[in-house]
Amino acid sequence: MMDHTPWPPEFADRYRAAGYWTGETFGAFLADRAFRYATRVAVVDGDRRWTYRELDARATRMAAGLHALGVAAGDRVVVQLPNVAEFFEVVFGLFRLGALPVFALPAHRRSEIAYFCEHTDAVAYVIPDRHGGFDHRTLARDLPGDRPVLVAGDPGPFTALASIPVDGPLPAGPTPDQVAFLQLSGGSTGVPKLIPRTHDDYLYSVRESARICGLTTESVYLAALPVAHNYPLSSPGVLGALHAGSTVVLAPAPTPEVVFGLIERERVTITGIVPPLALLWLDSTLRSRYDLSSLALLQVGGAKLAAEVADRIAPTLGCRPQQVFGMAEGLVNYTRADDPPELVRVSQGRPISPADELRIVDPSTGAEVPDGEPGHLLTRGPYTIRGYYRAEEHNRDAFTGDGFYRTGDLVRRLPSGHLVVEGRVKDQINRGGEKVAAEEVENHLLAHPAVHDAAVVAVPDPHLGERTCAFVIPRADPPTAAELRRFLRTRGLAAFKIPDRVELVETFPYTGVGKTSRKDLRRALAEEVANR
Ligand code: J2J
Repeated sequence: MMDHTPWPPEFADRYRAAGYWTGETFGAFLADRAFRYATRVAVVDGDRRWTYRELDARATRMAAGLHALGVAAGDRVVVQLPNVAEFFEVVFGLFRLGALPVFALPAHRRSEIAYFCEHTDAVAYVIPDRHGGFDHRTLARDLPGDRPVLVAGDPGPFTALASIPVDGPLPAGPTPDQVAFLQLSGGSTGVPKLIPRTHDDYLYSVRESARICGLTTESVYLAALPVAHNYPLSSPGVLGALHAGSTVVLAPAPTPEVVFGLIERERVTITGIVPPLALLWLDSTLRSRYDLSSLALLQVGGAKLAAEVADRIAPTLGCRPQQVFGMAEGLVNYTRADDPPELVRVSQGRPISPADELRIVDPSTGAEVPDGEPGHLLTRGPYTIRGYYRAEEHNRDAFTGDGFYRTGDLVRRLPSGHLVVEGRVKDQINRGGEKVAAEEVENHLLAHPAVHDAAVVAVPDPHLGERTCAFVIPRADPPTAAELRRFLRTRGLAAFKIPDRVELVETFPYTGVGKTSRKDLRRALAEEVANR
């Protein structure tokens, strides 16, 4: 069995011939930028400022050190680093070796990390010492298996990242058609799915994203969201910025006090955030105390931006808004600089590539809907995967026979080709851009001895757009909501997946077995709670 599903050769040939896949690798592009922009600043993390030359040299030495530790081409390494400079040193070091970073989010806990390590047979795990009040070394200590743990900062019983880099020989690097890393899907199934992205396909989206967003060597990109997430990583994100020779500024948190200070100090020109943060920034009174005049473009994506909020961005923050509708599986849509303002207000943009194929179909029949009508978005193209990593069975549902990815999103296409996101057919809650798979949380709840059945659904929320609500049918001795939440935390579930609300009920509207009826049940409960 193949770990990943490559594009059929005729598609790969076409994407190369059209110049979408250029044969560039991550390792090669960084080396080239180090040559061209040697003394320009690549990464700013607090008081640390790494030039392109320094970043490149660090990545090379990290690659040699990791190689000496036994990390080989094709090996997987779970990387759970927050917005720190070491992220780039490690990730580009792994890229150089042809080893695959598995991008975990800082919020992930034992349950998710253990799964990533096990499912990918990871040979190492990279963490910060502490982040956001959490000691990641305690999590590492609790993991099954005995793979090396590499720590940015105080290593405790583990290995310090700083002790790894060496000047040593490197094996031949990867070829551009190889998988460069595994990205995480938002997920709608019991366990998160991993997304294999190749150098060729990802660099196409990164390069075009940088162009569409107008990045140049003069641009300064602020990473406000955690850099491992696909959006701040690649749309155009930190990789787009490095590809364009811009400067990346790392924000340790996306709060107004941190971010506004950095925008002023580093003369940030572009950043990307989720809708709840846009609201927070717009409403913050701190705004007037900082000089935000350098900020030219504010991207908002990950969840739907209300037109009323979009309207406030230019007058309040003095910059142009851009909507971004993307997914770690591939397809990314942007509103463009020359789009009429109305499209930037109400649409989530149009695809990056002329080769992005979109089908908008009736969710029940699969037939294409008339243009302008909402339907389920299916897509295929030069940077959209053909299959998840090691997920043969799931892939049969998630992709059509002819290779279109079923996004789970309901969209409507405007005459201009722009898309409006109208809803969802997947069992996922979009909690202000953070994705929660209903089934994953339900499975954890079902592990509680006093839980007979559980269904997790979205409830509308004025700040986050949606929050999670767990309906629980208890057994004889009902647990309290607090107890269930505590239970989920002790099972090592990321905090954003812990239900915001727990409702104990005697029965569900109707219970059935099998997938479709669970879907219907979740839909019925979501409607019930929304109509209260
Ligand atoms: C409504 N829903 C949106 C939007 C994503 C750029 C930007 C975002 C992501 C991302 C990304 C939305 N309006 N503007 O990877 O490169 C929902 C859809 C989509 C899912 C993907 C990027 N932007 N969404 O959010 O993999 O439901 O990627 O299918 O985390 O987020 O989630 P994710």
